[in-house]
Amino acid sequence: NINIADTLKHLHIDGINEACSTGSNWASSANAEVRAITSPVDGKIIAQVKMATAADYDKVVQQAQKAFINWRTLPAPKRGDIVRQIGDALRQNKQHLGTLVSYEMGKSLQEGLGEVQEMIDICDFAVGLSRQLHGLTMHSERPLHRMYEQYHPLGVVGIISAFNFPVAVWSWNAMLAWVCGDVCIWKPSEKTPLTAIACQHIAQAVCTANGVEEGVSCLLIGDSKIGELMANDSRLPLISATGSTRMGKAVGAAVGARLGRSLLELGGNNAIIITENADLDMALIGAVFGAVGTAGQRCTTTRRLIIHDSVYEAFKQKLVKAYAQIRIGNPLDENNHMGPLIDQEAVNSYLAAIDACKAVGGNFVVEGGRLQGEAYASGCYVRPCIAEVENHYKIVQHETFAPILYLMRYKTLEEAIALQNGVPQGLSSAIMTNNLREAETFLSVAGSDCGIANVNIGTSGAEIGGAFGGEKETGGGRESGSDAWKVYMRRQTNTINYSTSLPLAQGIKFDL
Ligand code: UN1
Repeated sequence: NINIADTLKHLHIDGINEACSTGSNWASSANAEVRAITSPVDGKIIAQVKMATAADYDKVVQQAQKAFINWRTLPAPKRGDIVRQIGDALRQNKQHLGTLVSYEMGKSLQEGLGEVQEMIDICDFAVGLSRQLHGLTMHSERPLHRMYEQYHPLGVVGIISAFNFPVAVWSWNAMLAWVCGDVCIWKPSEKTPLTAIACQHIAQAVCTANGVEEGVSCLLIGDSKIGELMANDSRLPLISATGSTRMGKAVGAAVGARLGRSLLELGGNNAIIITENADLDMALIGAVFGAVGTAGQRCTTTRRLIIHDSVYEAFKQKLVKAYAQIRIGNPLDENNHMGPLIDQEAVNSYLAAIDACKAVGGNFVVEGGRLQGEAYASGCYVRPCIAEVENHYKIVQHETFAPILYLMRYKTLEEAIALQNGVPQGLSSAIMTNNLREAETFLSVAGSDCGIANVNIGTSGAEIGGAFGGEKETGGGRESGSDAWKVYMRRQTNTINYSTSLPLAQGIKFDL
């Protein structure tokens, strides 16, 4: 009984929405292209958005630069207090925002609400952090000298986010950037701009109530053309980009060419190793949620299971049985486990991956395919499927953003770890075992090469308190918890001489 019209109204989504916001001001160029945003849930148009032009982009950057001048001087704990209030506003809007995430993106309502919870959690984290942006002090080699380091705000941070976590990824970046004293320009995926517009309204209500200047929170609705402008713009010292490896390589190269800083959060090809010492019931929950949650569209989705020979057949049977229980349908209906893919293009990539897998000898133990019928009229619903494969298949080496799970078997742990690491990506990994030696080997220097390595937990569903990100083609960036905040600040080393002479370091004599 979810009333979408009510949710849209509550979240200030209009019939036609402007392309740019610097806070309270919303505007678009007179010649702006207008695009309809369609829900993958039922294929209906939710609302329309205008697309930002290069001229719009420039105005927004100028306003953000202006806002930075004052925002950076507000004490960090005061900035933290504003983030605390944004967290409260998100708590109040959780049901509506979670619903719109589910309707615009297609993930289950549970997961939509979970995503908003991640936003609330990072707000809480950032509030505490606002009193802990500390550097170290060092002992100078010179008498009556003091050395220390401090972290200063960086400037205008560009945030490029993907459709699959349309709101949480922004908040991981923006909440940290704000307490660090930066201002933000957010370009959400052009597939999910409405949830972004809703977030901008929620944050802005708090900013307005606190007299925060126009330009601290900016939003630009646009496609890769705007992303390209951001990547090439030296007025943006940091670009944080989440999305495909292809996009990340382009952004990383452009930002690198101007020696800017980038934080890249790209593709994963995550595996769970299931050893002969695993609790198979626990492994089943981790594997199935990891593979079919968000319809296989998380960067942390479980794409590969590397299973010990001795438990391979038994676990395969368990999986096949579990897949038969999965209810696919309207994600707003809490009885369903899995909603649609984001759009028809995603369905086509999924179908093409299945064909490619079959062509090289992949053996499907659970068949895939597009679902037909009235409940699936958007054309975006697919069956989650499972194939027995070999790790070296080109399609297995590639991240297909869909619920296709690959099975492979192993005999020794060394072999399993080599398979796990034997892909270009390095985001998340897991081992299911009750054996201490196996677990510690997996976590050791000779173990997983990923940014995330878990024991007796699946590959997806990381908490915000840890640094989130991965190695190799995943891009190397870390966002969210731990000390990920440091990338949003510039570090300065200060040496202060309070003596009456000027001794040089390294014992150099320079007498005049
Ligand atoms: C993503 O898919 O881009 O660990 C982020 C997880 C979530 C975040 C995923 N906390 O699955």
